[in-house]
Amino acid sequence: MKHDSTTASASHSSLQQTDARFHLHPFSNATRLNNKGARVITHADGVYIWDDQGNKILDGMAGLWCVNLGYGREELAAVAEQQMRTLPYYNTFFQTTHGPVAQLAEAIASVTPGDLNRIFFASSGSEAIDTLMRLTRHYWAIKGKPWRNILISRDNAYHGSTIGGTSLGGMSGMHQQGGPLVPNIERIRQPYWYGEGGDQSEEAFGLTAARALEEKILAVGPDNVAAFVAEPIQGAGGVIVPPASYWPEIQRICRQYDILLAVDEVICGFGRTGNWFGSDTFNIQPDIISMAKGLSSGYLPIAAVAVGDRISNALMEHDNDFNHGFTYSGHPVAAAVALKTIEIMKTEGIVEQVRDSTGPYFQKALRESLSDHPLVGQIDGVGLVAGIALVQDKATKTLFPSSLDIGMICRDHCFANGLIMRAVGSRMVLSPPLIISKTEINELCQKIRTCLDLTLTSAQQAGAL
Ligand code: PXG
Repeated sequence: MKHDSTTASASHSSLQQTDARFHLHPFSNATRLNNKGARVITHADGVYIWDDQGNKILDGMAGLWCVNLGYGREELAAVAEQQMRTLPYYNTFFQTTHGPVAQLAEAIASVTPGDLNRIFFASSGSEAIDTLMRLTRHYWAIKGKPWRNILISRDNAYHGSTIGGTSLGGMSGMHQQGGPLVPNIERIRQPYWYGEGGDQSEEAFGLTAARALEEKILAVGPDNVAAFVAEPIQGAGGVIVPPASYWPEIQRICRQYDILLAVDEVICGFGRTGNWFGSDTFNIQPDIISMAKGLSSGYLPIAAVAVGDRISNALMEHDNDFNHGFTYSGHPVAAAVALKTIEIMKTEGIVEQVRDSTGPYFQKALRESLSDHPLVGQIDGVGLVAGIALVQDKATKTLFPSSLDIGMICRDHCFANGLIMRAVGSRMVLSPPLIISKTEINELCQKIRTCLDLTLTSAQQAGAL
């Protein structure tokens, strides 16, 4: 039966019904969601979003880790409109280019670390990751070693949900669906000291977790490995900040065995950790990085891969095409919005503000207001990204039994009390817009405290405490 959208009224329940009937949501249990009805978001401004029930909600997640400049930026809307009127689309395949894409490539190169100065465009982080996977393998083929194609990543990593991203990531729930997965991918443990460090000091555990890479390389043979791929801080994995000893050791191992170091900056890029890239914060020297999300502040879908000299020189020397690209690689409207985003970040000094002012303030405020809470086992984070481990027993770091989904209970209390804070298992994660003010950070912390109290009461009522 053909559906006539013009007959659909925009009332709350009718929108929910339309959504339930026709819309398949990402990462959702369709039956459960449809029985409940999706929350309808109507508009947004600054760090706040509103639903159609009139609730004003503090967005502690910047959408999905992306609306870094906050909502309601007129300059971004204006630039999109202007570009749509001038050149809404043209491709970059047929030996053609256009102003926005060439200028954006230059603007990205001006902020990327080291020699990462050649930019390939895509529309999503997952596409960027697929590009990075193909490019690192292709590099070794150009170098005459096509067998050198094993990619090593980590348990609990998130690299997107295309077949490439799913295969590369370390999310077991995703691996169970839609396979078989892409072959020749190996994984090592994650550097989660609070959860997995046992009796080791943080520093010692960082080395142990990094040396898992060396063990894996030796197990599969160094001459078979193309690249190690990792996020500077695991975002969707629960904001896992590695010990300070971790990245220098990873860097040493990659150099020693001549393994390409590929860093997934989709969440950490564009100021989230108080520098342009997470690689700057952790002093990583990658050969290639992926980026998306904050690149356009989430206003339009655009992603990129920045390639360093080692790979780009090989591509230049090679006489063949790299047979890869997307219809929307370097889409002019998305590129114009991303270019404006970078310009605003520079003129408003957003990265410096996060590094010197709001980032440290946020980290301190979270610890001062929440550390003593009975549910809070650990608070971790850098800049404007943080993870809070919820535990049943602080002294022993004991988690709640899985029958009590403490993260979901907390998330629902947040939703009901004007706050978006995401749950990753029993870790609560935060990634507010980078323009958040200190006053808004105070409000955020107060709301979290209230919601943790409500979560504590729920746990007590469930007999778990
Ligand atoms: N790499 C990383 C590090 C990511 O965080 C991707 C790649 C894929 O990007 P796209 O644009 O294809 O989604 C991501 C995306 C969550 C959540 O719930 C996180 C992401 C996406 C959706 C949900 O935390 N990260």
